[in-house]
Amino acid sequence: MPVDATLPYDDQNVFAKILRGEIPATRLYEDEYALAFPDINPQSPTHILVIPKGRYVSWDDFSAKASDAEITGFVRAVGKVARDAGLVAPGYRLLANTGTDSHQEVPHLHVHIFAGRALGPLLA
Ligand code: DGP
Repeated sequence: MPVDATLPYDDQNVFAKILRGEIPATRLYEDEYALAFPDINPQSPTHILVIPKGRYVSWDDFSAKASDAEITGFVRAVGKVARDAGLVAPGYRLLANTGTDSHQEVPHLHVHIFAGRALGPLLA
């Protein structure tokens, strides 16, 4: 079910539970600002989600309210996850669905990293 990105943060969302260790996930990378784990329903051979540790519903919420340190730390973490997975030369795609029309399903900001095949034109 797509979520409204303007709603207040819900501490019971599935990614909050993963952050707290209440739901299992393979922790591919973790630092002070971010956690990366494989998507449970991969849409490409490599499909990784990177989430900030803070309580942000969406890209909109994060970009408006996160501190400079959180934004820098998160952006650097996304780049590092892709780099460490060897994705730079073959290439990868980033996606952050925000709100109902984008079909955002989990109300905690997550950046998808898609890779491992030629992905084709955007929105194809
Ligand atoms: P989006 O539509 O952008 O909100 O993508 C949500 C993604 O989250 C979707 O590709 C499936 C993934 N997902 C949902 N629940 C879980 C979970 O419990 N574990 C993991 N690893 N991924 C999940």
